[in-house]
Amino acid sequence: MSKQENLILPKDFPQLKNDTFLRAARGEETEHVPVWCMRQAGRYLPEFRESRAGKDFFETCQSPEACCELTLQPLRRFPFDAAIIFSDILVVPQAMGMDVQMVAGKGPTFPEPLKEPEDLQRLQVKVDTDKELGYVFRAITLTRHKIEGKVPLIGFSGAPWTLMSYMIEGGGSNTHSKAKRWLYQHPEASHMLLKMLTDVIVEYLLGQVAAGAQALQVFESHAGILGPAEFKDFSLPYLRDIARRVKDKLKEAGQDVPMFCNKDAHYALEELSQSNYEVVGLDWTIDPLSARERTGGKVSLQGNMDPCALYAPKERISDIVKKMLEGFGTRGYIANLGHGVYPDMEPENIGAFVEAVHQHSKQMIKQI
Ligand code: 1CP
Repeated sequence: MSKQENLILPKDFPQLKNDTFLRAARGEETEHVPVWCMRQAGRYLPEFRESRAGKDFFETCQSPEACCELTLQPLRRFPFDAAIIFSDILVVPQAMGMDVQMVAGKGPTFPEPLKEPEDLQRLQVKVDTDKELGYVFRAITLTRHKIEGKVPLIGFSGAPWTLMSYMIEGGGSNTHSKAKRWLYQHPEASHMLLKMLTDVIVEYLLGQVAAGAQALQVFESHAGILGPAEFKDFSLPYLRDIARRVKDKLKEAGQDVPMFCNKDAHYALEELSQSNYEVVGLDWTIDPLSARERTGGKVSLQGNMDPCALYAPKERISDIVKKMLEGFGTRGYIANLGHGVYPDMEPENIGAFVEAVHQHSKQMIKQI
């Protein structure tokens, strides 16, 4: 089957019952503000720890059944308005031929990171995403069926600069100095790598939509380490290119899927609000009101509670949520954390967060 045919094949998915998240992404009216959490499937849930116990992280990612189960777990506990497929952004460098392992206590690790531009020759330029990442597509299709139309299913990818920085750093980093060295010493090779990643990401995101993803999130998690000029040169053009190419291809197939861009580079808010993404995700270091003013109604916003606020007592969580809702307003807004849930957080407090968003926003919308 060609990719084009694959894109338009109906799959008889159950009808969507709660489309609040999709409507908010498009800036339409809703009865409540939708809410979901980054890393809502994660180690803070005892059932997640049990399912994952003794199993390799990337082997888990390669099992559609395991990914489906882990995606559904948080939905059984909390009335989230969306689910994100369980996977990881680092499956893309793997598909391009790099070895990535999840090391306990250390996080993702590349035993042989890219050191010099010659190392680009080690990468597979033309990636057959159906072959290399078909397991993610199968996980999405299975989960979309098993979710029974309760809420939309989000697909995702890391953005080119964020993936490039992992491929050169070999894992997490505070300074990203190895990856940033490339930007200053090897700008041409950097652009070559970013372009290679962009091409794979476009195919990967289209494959996810064909498999059943109802929204797409592009995580530029390491944008904040770049200054405005480097962001404009090495991140923004690729983010824009991804959204434009994905949307053009979807349009040809008569599809329209909202796209989200998540980043932590405030200086780029104006530009990102005019980059073909319907939603921009924010971290907690920006004031909701000023984010609204600077994006001028051009995009919906997602975020941005400090995840550490989940350590507060429930009443305080409720107050923080209320203020956040007042800052963002209830239209064109999707409540979330500014970063993922941490493993030592109380599941009950995540429940309190979700409830507070629903309760306060319903009241606010009634009063409009
Ligand atoms: O064994 C484990 O449980 C390890 C923890 C974990 C989990 C639950 C990792 C390792 N990845 C994931 C799943 C994951 N990763 C999801 C799906 C689950 C959900 O959100 O409900 C998603 C969307 C991601 C995306 C991801 N992975 C990002 C982008 C979002 C963000 O956090 O900025 C990034 C940067 C990663 C890399 C990664 N994977 C895992 C870790 C610990 C990290 C960060 C490493 C570092 O930079 O230090």
